[in-house]
Amino acid sequence: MKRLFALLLVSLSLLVPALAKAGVADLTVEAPWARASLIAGRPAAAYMVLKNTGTEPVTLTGARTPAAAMAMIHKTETDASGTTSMSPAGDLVIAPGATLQIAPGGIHVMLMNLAQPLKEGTSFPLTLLFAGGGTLDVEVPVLAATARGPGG
Ligand SMILES: [Cu+2]
Repeated sequence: MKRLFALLLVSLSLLVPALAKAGVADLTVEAPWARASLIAGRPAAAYMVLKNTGTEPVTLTGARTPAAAMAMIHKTETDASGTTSMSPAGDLVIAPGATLQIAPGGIHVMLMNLAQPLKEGTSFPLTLLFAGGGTLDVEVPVLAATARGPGG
């Protein structure tokens, strides 16, 4: 019985790190992209679709990239008078089976203080950060400055 308990403890301790990242492993990233910089010195934004194919909610908390000194998850909102503004999106929970659209005019990954202007035809690595310490690496292709998405 004592031996069984010890075995159980060992298997539990093996299980915990796997569980902490289970949600992130069930995330799929589709169609990541960013617009090329038109004007040097302006911030850029990265877009993609995140899908939670797992059974646990996953919480997106932030992002980082060597392409920019600061990366933040922002949301764009338009008020009743038609004024558009951006603010930090805070923690974003993606429920099991749900999809998070990170797209122009809505939630976006704001890239501030770019290391260099984003150039069409290149790509840069972006790491998404999740509650519980999970991370997800995405390679983001840079499309034309006039692109509306990977479809054109
Ligand atoms: Cu923004």
